[in-house]
Amino acid sequence: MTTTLDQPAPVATTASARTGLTAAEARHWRDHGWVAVPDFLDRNETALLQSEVRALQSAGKLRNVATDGDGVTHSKTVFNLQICPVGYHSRPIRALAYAGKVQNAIRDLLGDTAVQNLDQIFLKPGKHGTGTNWHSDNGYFRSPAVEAGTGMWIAVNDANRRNGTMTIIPGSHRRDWAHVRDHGSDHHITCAPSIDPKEALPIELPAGGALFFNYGVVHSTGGNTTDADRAGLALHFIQEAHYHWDNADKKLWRRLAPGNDGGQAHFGENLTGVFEALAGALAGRAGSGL
Ligand SMILES: O=C(O)CCC(=O)C(=O)O
Repeated sequence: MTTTLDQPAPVATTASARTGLTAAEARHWRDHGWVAVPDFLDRNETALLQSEVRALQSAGKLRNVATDGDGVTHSKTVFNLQICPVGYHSRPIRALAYAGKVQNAIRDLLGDTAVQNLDQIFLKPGKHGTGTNWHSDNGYFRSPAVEAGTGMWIAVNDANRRNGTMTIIPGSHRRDWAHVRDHGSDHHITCAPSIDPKEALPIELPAGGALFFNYGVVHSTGGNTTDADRAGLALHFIQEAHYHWDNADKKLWRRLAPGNDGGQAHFGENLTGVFEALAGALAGRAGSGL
């Protein structure tokens, strides 16, 4: 298994034109259930996430959820490496939800009562990475209103058809999908038996690009046939009134409402502005030649 992660070198600037979503992007999400934003994170923010994923991987924090078809026996040949939830293990990743551009984007899509309910990394190692089967996030989260929630999937590395980028079924959030247990993983569910592959739309994104998709949008990722690893970071948000996931998981819930505590109560630190500062520090190191 290769562990190479293609990462852009940090550049000596923190200037990012992005402060959130454009009105047209937010409208696309509302009208179609999803929107792809290729330049959501800047180069330094992307490099910061890449270095975090690499550190988590080196520390052995990701585990293989792929199985040999019985839903139990972990595969020794194909890998779908995950860490969920991930924020507890990485300061930059837990700070991402409190970055100005993320807060603005989520408020645009979900309004002022959004909470973050989960975060997760999916890493497909080069040549050995296997896909995540068709599902909607609402198959897990079970919100009565699929538009009340959104995933924000960030391409940590360039994501394309060859390395198993996100593929969606446009319009799928307007239909009901029965999910069954996916025996290619140790815990996933899937609606693959109901999918017509002709409806699939691959979303190719450069590293730092983001796909926002409501909880009803059915999606999957393919295997990684390239030499380089492909990681994705997914953050999940939902309007507070529609948060009905198992109460045992309520401890994961962080409010993002205006005036929020930046995660202070949850993480013991106000993370407002921390993601930008860490990305800026990376840029400073690049500028000083260190
Ligand atoms: O990145 C991946 O491989 C899978 C992502 C996914 O299924 C999700 O974010 O729900």
